[in-house]
Amino acid sequence: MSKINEVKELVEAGKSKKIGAAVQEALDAGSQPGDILQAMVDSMSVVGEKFSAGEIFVPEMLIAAKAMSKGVDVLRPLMAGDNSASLGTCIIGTVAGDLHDIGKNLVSMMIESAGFTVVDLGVDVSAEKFVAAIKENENVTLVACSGLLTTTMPALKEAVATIKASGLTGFKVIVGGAPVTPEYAAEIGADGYAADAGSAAVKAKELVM
Ligand code: B12
Repeated sequence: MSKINEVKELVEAGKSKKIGAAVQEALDAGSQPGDILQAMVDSMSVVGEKFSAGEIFVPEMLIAAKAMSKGVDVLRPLMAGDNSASLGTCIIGTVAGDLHDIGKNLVSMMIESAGFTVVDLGVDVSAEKFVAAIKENENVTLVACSGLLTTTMPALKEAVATIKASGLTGFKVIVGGAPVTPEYAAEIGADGYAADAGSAAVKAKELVM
């Protein structure tokens, strides 16, 4: 089995202890960090499909997520680009009621490597907490809100509405997450949307430059 396929299988099986070494071996065998990352993202889709089909349950999703995070830890230093440019501070978080953070963490990593200083508020972030963070931090140029559940899409809407109604200025709001569409992003008044971490970094730069 190729090393990259091994990484894929270890994520699906939630093998946190073995994943770091497997990612390193895939790198040593010549795989590109971006390809290894994509393989792990694909694994999470498989995990989601198995969950939908009732073949696995929440604990299995959770251990797969932990394995992916460990794998990303090995890739992180290699994914960091030229962050000498200062594009200001990006406040990022997953909206209220939502505990999914893998996608948000990848977006955070790519936005940081694009030249932003990232302040990560974590998961289950209320609209008020986003506003407080914009006030507390200097030179906030971007606010990024992630939502992974159809049931937390209203929380995404509330976050954008509360941030916009706060009267604070000088930044753009970008939203994303699997159920979010460009149409929904526009409907709730976000300034930008991106479908994945790579395009989030491109969009982020475009919005603030
Ligand atoms: C892992 C996982 C979990 C883990 C999360 C652990 C963690 N630390 O994140 C745990 C076990 C906690 C979990 C719990 C639940 N989950 Co879950 N989970 C998943 C799973 C398998 C993978 C998610 C993931 O990490 N994907 C990989 C990343 C890289 O992709 P991503 O998150 O989409 O992010 C990318 C883009 O969306 C985008 N992006 C993301 N955020 C942002 C933000 C911005 C600003 C931008 C621009 C872009 C952007 O860029 C990212 C990188 O490319 C998905 C299945 C799936 N296919 O997504 C289900 C899934 C999201 N979960 C689901 C469900 C139902 C649940 C639960 C309700 C289950 C339950 N019965 O309890 C709970 C809810 C808990 C809560 N309150 O949040 C459903 C959601 C269905 C729906 N339509 O709402 C899914 C789709 C599974 C399914 N097929 O049914 N889950």
